[in-house]
Amino acid sequence: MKFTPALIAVAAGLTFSASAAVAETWDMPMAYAATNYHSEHGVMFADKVKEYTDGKLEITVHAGGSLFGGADIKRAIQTGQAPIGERIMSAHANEEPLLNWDNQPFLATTYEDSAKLWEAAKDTVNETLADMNLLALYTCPWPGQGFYFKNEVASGADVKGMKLRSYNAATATVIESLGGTPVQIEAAELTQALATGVADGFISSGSTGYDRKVWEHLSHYYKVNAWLPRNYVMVNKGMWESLDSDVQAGLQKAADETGASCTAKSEELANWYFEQLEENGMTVTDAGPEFLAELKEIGATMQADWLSQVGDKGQAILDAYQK
Ligand code: PCA
Repeated sequence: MKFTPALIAVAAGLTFSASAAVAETWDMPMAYAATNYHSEHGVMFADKVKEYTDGKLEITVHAGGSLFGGADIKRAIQTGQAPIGERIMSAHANEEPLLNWDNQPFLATTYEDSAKLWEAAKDTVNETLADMNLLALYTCPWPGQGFYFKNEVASGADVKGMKLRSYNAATATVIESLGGTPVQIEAAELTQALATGVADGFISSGSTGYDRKVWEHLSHYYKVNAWLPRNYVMVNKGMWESLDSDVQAGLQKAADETGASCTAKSEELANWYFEQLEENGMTVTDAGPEFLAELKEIGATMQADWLSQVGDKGQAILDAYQK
């Protein structure tokens, strides 16, 4: 028999309030590799939550899509199967196009601009998430997005007919616009997809190529820095509201500190990842002028399409960002 605080209290004949005596434990599914800085920050967050809530709330992190696969994490949290979890926010843009705010090519390509854009988008994004029964506790950017290939690519013509792995609607659109075929695959399954020829390449940061050791299958990385998409730690809104206000405050303090630390880490690692790709034999270069010009054109179309989908709310984000 396990002697939980509750049993010990009963055995001692004490009267107590269950919520005060027994720590609540939350499972936190996360989508990406356990060794990735996003997941390491999830663990840091859990430690901070325990400390700042005086042990009233304990979070157990399950990284790498091990508890729920990346594609299932949001639904698990919305439905209360898990109270809290993490995933790339823009993967949910097929349901709520507004959540494509951070996947507009060439809109915000530096960490400074990414922070500015989040500041401009935050309130609207939070309203959108609330409608989905979710609340964002913190967000953290991936480094800039570029292209992984098996061979040299000078322009879109070289991409035609390729099967490229996508991770959300925006990446699928870029791939289709280049004449390729998008294949939606979780980061956790990427190595397998490349090994079996399901995908010939993909769009991502240096981070995911490093995590998945893609140099075993691919040879070229083109730095485009097209956008810096964000992961977010989301909590079921109802479960958040059921927490005592001091526990909420502890969670929020842990989240604020972790989000800031994770963002700084992302920036610190961005070039290190490129060095690791090179050390493992990949050619890492800037995208050539022709390819870049084509991507900019695709980006302009995507932004116009996004604005026509989301209307004034999207325009207000852009206006606040560009002010
Ligand atoms: N890595 C994640 C999303 C963006 C990134 O840099 C992935 O490729 O799934």
